[in-house]
Amino acid sequence: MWKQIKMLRRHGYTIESRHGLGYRLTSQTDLPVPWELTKVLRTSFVGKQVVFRETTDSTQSLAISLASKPGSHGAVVIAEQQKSGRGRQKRKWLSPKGGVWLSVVLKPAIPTARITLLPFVAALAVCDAIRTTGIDARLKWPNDVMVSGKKVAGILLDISAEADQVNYAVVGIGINANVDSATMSARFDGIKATSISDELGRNTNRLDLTRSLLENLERYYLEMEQHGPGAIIQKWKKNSDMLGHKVAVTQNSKTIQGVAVDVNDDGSLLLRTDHGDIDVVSGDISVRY
Ligand code: BT5
Repeated sequence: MWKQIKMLRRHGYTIESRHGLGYRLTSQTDLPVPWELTKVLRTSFVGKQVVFRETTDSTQSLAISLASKPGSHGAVVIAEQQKSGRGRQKRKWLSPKGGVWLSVVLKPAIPTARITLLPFVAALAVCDAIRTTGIDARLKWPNDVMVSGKKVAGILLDISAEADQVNYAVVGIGINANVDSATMSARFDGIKATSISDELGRNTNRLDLTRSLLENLERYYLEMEQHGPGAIIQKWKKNSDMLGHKVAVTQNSKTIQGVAVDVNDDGSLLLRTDHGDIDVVSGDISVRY
């Protein structure tokens, strides 16, 4: 019994113990543990299988190992903290306790060329989920979710594909939910990060946030599968405030300046430079408002 109580407390439940009276559950957990999440999640395939770890190296690695198994379409791997969270291009992603760190396995029935749309689908879902907390989240090309110019969430895509078919895609999503962004910025020189709790001045419920995220992810994913890229990119653009602004795009160590004019249906950014228009397919952006 004591072992079970300890396990529940570790998973965020508050349980009082009174000598001679026994135990009393005084508050529920806000952690997206599988047995709570599957109870509230209204999806048809995303999150039908949920794997939860208190600590792992990276949910992305765990999800990739799941992806080769049959029936893993929609499987979600969640961790309370990650020891080696990954960003794009082998960058580090800080993942202390308090955040929402998860990866989703998808086996999309779309042409390989369209796989670049998945981060846009995920970014829209993150944006909607964060807005349920009352915060005005905005999208920044290619895969950042921002609040007041600071990064609140990031998205990572790993794929296994052949010329004409996608074997699997793993979408990694990291949301700074209840984490202290000042500590994070101190650890990572120069990052402009924020968190939902810092913006709200109080903690947010991670179970509600995760539920909204996964429900929206499934909705936008199905929309992309059924209607193609146009509608997704249109919605993405509506939720971004960077178009029309001067930006600097950094690719490896090269920087190109220009005005961000549009996002094309394949997800590339149309940049107007002094030397003409170019389509940028990858890179990091800083926006000058
Ligand atoms: C991303 O990379 O933004 C993708 C982040 C994906 C994280 C999720 S968490 C679940 C899953 N499992 C993983 O291991 N990863 C995924 P990128 O655009 O390359 O941004 C990385 C850069 O953001 C770093 O170089 C830092 O400057 C900054 N950064 C690191 N941790 C951050 C954080 N928690 N919040 C905001 N910025 C951060």
